[in-house]
Amino acid sequence: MEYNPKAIEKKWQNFWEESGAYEPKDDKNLPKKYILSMFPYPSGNIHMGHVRNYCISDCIARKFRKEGYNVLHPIGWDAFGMPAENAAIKHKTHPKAWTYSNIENMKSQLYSLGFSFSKTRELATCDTIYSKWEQAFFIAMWEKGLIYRKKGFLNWCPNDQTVLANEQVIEGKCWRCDTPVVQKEMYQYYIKITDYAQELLEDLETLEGKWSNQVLTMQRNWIGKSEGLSFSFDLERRIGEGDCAISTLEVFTTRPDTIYGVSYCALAPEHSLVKAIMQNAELYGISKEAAQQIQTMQNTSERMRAQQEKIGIPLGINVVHPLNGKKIPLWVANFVLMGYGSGAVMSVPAHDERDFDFAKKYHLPILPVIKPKDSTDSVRDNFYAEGGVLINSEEYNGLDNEDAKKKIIAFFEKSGKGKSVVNFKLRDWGISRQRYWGTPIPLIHCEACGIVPESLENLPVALPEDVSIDGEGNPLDKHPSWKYCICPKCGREATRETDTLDTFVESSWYFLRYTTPQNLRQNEAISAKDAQYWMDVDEYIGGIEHAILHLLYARFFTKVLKNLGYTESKEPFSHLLTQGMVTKDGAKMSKSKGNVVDPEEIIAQYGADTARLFTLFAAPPVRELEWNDAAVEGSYRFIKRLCAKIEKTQKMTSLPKITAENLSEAEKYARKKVYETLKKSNETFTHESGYTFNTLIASCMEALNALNEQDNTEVWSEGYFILLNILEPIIPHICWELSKEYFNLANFAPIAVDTTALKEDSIIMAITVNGKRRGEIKVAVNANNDEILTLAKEAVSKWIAEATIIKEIVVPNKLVNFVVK
Ligand code: ANZ
Ligand code: ZN
Repeated sequence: MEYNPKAIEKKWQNFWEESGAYEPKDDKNLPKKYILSMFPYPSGNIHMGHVRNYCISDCIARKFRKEGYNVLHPIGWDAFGMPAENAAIKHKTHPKAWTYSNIENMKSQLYSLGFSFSKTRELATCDTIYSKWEQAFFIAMWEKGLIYRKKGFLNWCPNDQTVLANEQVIEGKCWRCDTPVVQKEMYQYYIKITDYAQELLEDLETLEGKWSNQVLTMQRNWIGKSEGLSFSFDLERRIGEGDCAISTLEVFTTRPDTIYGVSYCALAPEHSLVKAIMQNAELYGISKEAAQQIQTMQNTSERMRAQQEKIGIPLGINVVHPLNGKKIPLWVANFVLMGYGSGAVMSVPAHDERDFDFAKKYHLPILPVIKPKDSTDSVRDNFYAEGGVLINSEEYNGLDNEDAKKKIIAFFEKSGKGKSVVNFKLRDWGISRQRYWGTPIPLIHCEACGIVPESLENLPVALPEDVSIDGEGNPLDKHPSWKYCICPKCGREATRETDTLDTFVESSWYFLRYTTPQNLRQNEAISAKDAQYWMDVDEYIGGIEHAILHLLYARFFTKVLKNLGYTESKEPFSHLLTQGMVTKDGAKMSKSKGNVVDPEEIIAQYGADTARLFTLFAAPPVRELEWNDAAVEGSYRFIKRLCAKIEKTQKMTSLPKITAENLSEAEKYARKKVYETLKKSNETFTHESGYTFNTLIASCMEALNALNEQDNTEVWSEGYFILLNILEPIIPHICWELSKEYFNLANFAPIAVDTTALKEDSIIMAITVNGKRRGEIKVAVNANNDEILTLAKEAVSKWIAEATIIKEIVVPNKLVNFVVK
């Protein structure tokens, strides 16, 4: 048969769609598999990263479907976000039109690859029905106190009068007008993810072995639990007057054992003490220049500061050491985070790298207070961050530092000057954005009632369509009428909140929404019964770039929605498969590098099956996939070879019964290869095996070669059908096409491995003479000793011809040894 992908692929795609082959069944007694790939952002066109992602999930979904599982393999669109607004600014399109037309285009691209997505579970997060339920969650969380409003710092362009996202700040300047960006304090909405910090940390244990260690570690570090001491230094004199006067400085340390080594304290630029001092800067001897520097620090976001060189400025005032009464100078430093601990640090240069570098730079004292256990000396001219024995620490000298930690914490707790605390790095999640293309926050500001949620029957709060998006200000805020409304509580005139939600909110629950069938979606956010059946996701496939935020937010939302009664799931993704990057010429495929391969071109040239085969053959899913034109050609040739001898096939309605005894070596070998591959196929589709499709495909290729090397029609037909069955999840179109002609075997039902075909019927034995290896023989498994010895003597004849054999030893299945003289 000629291989003509164009003619057959569309045909089968239509057939699959029309027959609803890939819709999940509404029978909750069936065993289920929920196979999910991270949903795409509708940027315009699919790229090879998408192709890889969905090839992997599709392959897994198809395999489980064949095995009789009820499979949910959905697709949807993460459709809100900045690029749509940027496109609106640049090309004068409407974000909505832009987004939905991209979705249509990408959808047809995806379906041209033959992916077995459920069509009826599709969603776009910008659909108003999706917003409706997200707003309902928002209100439930607001009413529970899980969402609150607080002032926070945002990037602000003073020229465009607009808030900027981090990506829009380029080297501290506005992406549009180059004006230096400042930090502006504005009201924002936050979700109390910190309430769940401990649970989010603990439950990672249940994912051990199911998520990669790398991702688990990234999650743990991001949550960042640390235990330590919080205590206050007294200031040498008060700052400010009356009620506002400040007389102490609180710090958080994980190393109270190093307290005698403090040589300065460092404050975040936004710290209230810094602000108080700056009001009277001259009094503290702070020069105009230094004041200017402090202000620059304050105008730089923490994110930016973290990347800068460490800098500090002395504040002209001391605190008093709580244990030895020494004066310790205060500094403001760019590396101290206002949002962590108390925004102030006791700095111990002898035992902390950052403090050490800072002390070196500014010639501050370095006081060692811990020495390594097995050394008499302390470490000099470097920092020593490890454990050891206390020195230079008065009554604590000689103590092991872990003991000293406990004793020092106990001392502070007893004296009431400090307490042991647990801190998390995790911050509350800022969810408000001053942009148009997002889910509107369903809150109303009323002069009489304060902030009131929109009433549920008025949901969704939909975006107005007639907006001007020009990069200046918040389009919703500028809209002439949209924000004016009636207070749901008192009926007076009020205004809507004009902020929209971070798009990470939408991606935090879409996998729960997928479980809800289309006919229930108007009336329910998440159908509890369906969610209970489908959750947890059995395999979640996506890029490592989502290892932290998306996965953390999705885990968090699942826990919240569980508490709200929507799902019984504790952890949404029971297994996680992080796929490797797609590269070309050694670099990640990207527009800026100009090394992008367009999937559409590959499909046009070779067909979808070749694109799929190459993608899964070139590397195991977790590894990097390097683009290789020759390997694409190779994949195409393999499919052609698969078609080439189809005419040899016998039409059949069930597998032929083949008895091995009458077969030739080549026939037996072919069957062995085929069944080995079948066995491998069953082993490949497990999380633990890493879904190494590449080796499975290699094995299929070997098996096809072996089948081609023999002439038995039955062996060929059996093997051929089995190979089509194995390859169906990988190259479905051609497999359906080929099997339709010749086999009437329903839907590639699972085939049992014929273990007799796997058996070796001959083995290799080594022949040694006086213990030295001199040759080998191939003998039948059931050969007797006489036959073995005859063959063995022939094989080593030149070594024994002149000698006398004293002893003949046969070690079954292994070797024959001749002792000769
Ligand atoms: C003294 C000290 C000595 C510290 C030493 C470390 C090593 P983790 O473990 O990440 O929780 N720190 C406290 N608050 C900070 C803030 N707002 N911004 C930046 N750094 C801050 O880190 C806790 C340690 O980070 C604390 O322990 C403190 O420095 C610093 F040999 O105190 B340590
Ligand atoms: Zn009101």
